[in-house]
Amino acid sequence: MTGEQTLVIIKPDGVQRGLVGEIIGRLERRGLQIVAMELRAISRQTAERHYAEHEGKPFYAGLVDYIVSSPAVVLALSGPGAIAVTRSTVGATRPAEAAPGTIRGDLGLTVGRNLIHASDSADSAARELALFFPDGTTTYDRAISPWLLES
Ligand code: D4T
Repeated sequence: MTGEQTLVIIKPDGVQRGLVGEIIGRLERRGLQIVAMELRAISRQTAERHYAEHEGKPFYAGLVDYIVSSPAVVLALSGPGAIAVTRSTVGATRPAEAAPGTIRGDLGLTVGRNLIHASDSADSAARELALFFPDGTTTYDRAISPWLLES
């Protein structure tokens, strides 16, 4: 499948709550293609680089502590409009404000345990994909492509 790529993290609460399959299933069923994936203990250094834009904010230290507290699942998804499609499937940052039907709106309660990260722009996606998958992602054809995409 051609198209843009986005970086997704199923945060430690998603892993600990046994929601990895549920969350990935929702993204897969939209038609997005998994092009990289790993269960990984995110290092503090990587977490700090990932969330550098939030350094100095009151929630920053707790956010980094949470992300490194237990393994996360890091994945790259590909597809037309993958960045916006993934963000809309994830829902608003604060689960209490996320629409029902979204991952956070159906599965989350509080902003400090909001289950999943997804890149919010092309620039963020490029930066985050390079940070988490410096060796790049995988390319492969899926037989389902003609049923998902117009040629
Ligand atoms: P991420 O980056 O995790 O996908 O979340 P969003 O893109 O939806 O939201 P964000 O960058 O504004 O926030 C990053 C991260 O910080 C946590 N957070 C955020 C928090 O704990 N308290 C807060 O008040 C805010 C705004 C949740 C997501």
